[in-house]
Amino acid sequence: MSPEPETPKPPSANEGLKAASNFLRGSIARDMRDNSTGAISEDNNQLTKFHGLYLQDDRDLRGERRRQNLEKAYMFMLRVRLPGGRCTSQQYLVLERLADERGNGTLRLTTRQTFQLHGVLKGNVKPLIQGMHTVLLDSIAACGDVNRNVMAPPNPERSAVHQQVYELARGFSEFALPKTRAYHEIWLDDELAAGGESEEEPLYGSTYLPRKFKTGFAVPPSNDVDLFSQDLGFIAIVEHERLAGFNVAVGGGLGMSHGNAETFPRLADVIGFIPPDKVTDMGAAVITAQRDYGDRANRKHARLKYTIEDRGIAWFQAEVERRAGFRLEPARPFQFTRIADEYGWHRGADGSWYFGLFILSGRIKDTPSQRLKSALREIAQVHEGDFRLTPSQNISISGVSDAGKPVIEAILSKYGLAAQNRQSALRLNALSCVALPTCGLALAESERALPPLLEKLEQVLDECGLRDEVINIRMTGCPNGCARPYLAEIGIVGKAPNKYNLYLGARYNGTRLNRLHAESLTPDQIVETLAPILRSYALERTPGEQFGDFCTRTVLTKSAGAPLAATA
Ligand code: SRM
Ligand code: SF4
Repeated sequence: MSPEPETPKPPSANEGLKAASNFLRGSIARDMRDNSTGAISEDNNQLTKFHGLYLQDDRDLRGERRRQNLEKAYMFMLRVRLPGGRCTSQQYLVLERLADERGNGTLRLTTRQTFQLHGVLKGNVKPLIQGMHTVLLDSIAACGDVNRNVMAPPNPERSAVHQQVYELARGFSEFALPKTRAYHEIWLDDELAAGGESEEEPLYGSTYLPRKFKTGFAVPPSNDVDLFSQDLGFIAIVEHERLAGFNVAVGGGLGMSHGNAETFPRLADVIGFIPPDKVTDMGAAVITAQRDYGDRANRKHARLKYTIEDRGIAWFQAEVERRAGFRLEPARPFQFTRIADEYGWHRGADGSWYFGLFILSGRIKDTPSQRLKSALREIAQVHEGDFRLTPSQNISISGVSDAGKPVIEAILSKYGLAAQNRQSALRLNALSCVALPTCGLALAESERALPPLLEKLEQVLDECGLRDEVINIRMTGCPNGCARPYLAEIGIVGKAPNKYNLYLGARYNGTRLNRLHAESLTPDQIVETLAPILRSYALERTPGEQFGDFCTRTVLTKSAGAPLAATA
């Protein structure tokens, strides 16, 4: 493996765009003022991502709009930046109101611990961002070729170490923010820096990173943030109840394209140990190494995982150590045993309570059968602590006092949510991405297809006596992997309308990828394929054997599916 780049290929169009954008300004402001269309130009669409905004259209309406000769039903999705998923009650209430006034009335909790607002019409974008600003929320770098929302275990009150790790994650998020004033100028009407003073991006440079970059912090034994899927992961090493430091993991990533073997999910490699005060130096070294060596010609090959695959992990580690100015120590022992959220009431080390509430696919809305949005609003109106968004699209009502606990309990009961956490273990361990109708990349349904699929699988589980058996299932509408399906014991990945690939055999703690088991199945065929495997699992598993391990031992040895990239 050579550390030197091969013959340079021409940079992708996005590189020229970033370079010419004057630090992410482009002509976004002008496009947003243009009332003749609900859209913005494709160039500006690439740039608004760095501001946390995506141009989308309602795909359910495409056919009808085409028939009527109308432009697509354009609208924006806004993703909030929320390091470690922390949000105060006041911030929650403002976001919820803004979702009603400026969006489609729902809030969507994401797999990276933040909120998305969908259905925001062009004229509503600026008031939305200004409304968020009143409670000190922003969407800077929630998307784009930069370090994205930094993940950390929710509920820092669990221990002093959790709190310390949360603070470090938050600090790293601030450190890695783009320094351009473009966001403030365009959305918050700050004075134009264009008047004279020059800007610079000390960490990123004027073309930012070759591609998105994701950082997560985990505190074993919980791997709730899916550490090995991150470009950069910090695994807390706790010794004598104190934070000794972190094992550093690099090069995780899940996105792939069907039929393109050069794209694949990859688990991060653990390269060594650092003390806590070296987090920023290490992060800067990894980010700048990827900035300088990542592929800027081919965006499908531009994530850190490919830089490492191409050049080798030993080369990458040496490069990072050279930049950081210190050597990593040997990695220290750690063990991940679980990945799911903690549901129900728990008492933190600081004496406060927190309540983990399951929310299917993270969608907060009122339906005729469940008024989840009203319930959370009422809780936020009286709750003195904060909310913590989890990496599994759930919410934790956090920092509850002894006196506040019965009040929250009464609201949960009033809205029928007390039983929310007593559903099948499969459902409580289910994730799905958004997909249709908003995601422009969806090949199949996901969020809307998950509930009926779960119902059918639950019938099978009931027949086998497996209702309370923890099995994780993750569904996406395309192979990009937004619900991290390749780390699920049952992974379901959209291929075409109503057709999915079925992956089996990941390890429950997020340390082994699954493998392709069957292709192009309808949801009913998925149930038919899984039913006999679940029945055998009920009868033939060894003591304590989890479903992913069972599939690897039995089913996958017979299946034709090719192994996917690395396993841990
Ligand atoms: Fe994602 C693109 C939604 C987590 C890999 N993702 C998208 C877009 C923005 C579609 C687009 O580019 O037009 C989706 C918007 C849909 C919509 O209508 O809201 C989208 N991704 C999501 C969310 C909301 C899924 C969810 O249901 O929770 C998650 C938001 C996270 C956040 O708050 O920042 C989300 N996306 C992920 C994850 C999981 C993670 O980060 O832990 C992954 C896999 C990990 C990884 O990055 O390798 C992921 N999203 C992608 C990719 C493939 C990237 C790649 O390297 O190939 C794309 C497409 C792309 O970047 O070209 C993508
Ligand atoms: Fe869209 Fe695909 Fe991500 Fe689902 S996995 S949200 S369909 S990009």
